[in-house]
Amino acid sequence: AQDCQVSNIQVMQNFDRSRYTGRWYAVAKKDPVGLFLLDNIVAQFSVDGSGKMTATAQGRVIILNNWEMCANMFGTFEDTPDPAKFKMRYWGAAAYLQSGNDDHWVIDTDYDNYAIHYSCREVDLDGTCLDGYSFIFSRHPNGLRPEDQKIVTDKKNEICFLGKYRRVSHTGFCESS
Ligand code: DAO
Repeated sequence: AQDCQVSNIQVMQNFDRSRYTGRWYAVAKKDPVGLFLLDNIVAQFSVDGSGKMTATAQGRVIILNNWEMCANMFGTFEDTPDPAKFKMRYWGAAAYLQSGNDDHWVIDTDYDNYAIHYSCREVDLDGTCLDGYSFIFSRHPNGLRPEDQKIVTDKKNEICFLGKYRRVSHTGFCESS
């Protein structure tokens, strides 16, 4: 059953941040209002010496209306009582890039192939998500394995974002920087 209440969204059980480390390619994205990262989005998660999760990410962005560039982004994650729910503080290598503080929830992952991320920025008065975004990550730049596609589709539906994703292409735009 799925009522689209943000507070009822099920996240990954017993999330293991160390198995989540390494490179993840965004293969699909549900955009928030005022989208930022367009495509060629790759995230690299790490766990530091004190056990805190951090990340770097790259992606193609368009700033100041039509200057296209590759954004280098950084994120630090604050733990919460749920091991799969974090608060992410993020900023860019340059001051004109976006920065903020978002929820960062891991909905599901098998650690080796796919991961479903979720962030609701604004919860509506009825408890549903008014403004949120989600990344579908793959360990493989070319997309999800066929055997993972049904799991991911089911989860997109559970988080009430089914039909709201677009494919994220990887053209090598950020590989030279
Ligand atoms: O692209 O519209 C958007 C919202 C994404 C903002 C977050 C970008 C920075 C992420 C840093 C690390 C982790 C995945």
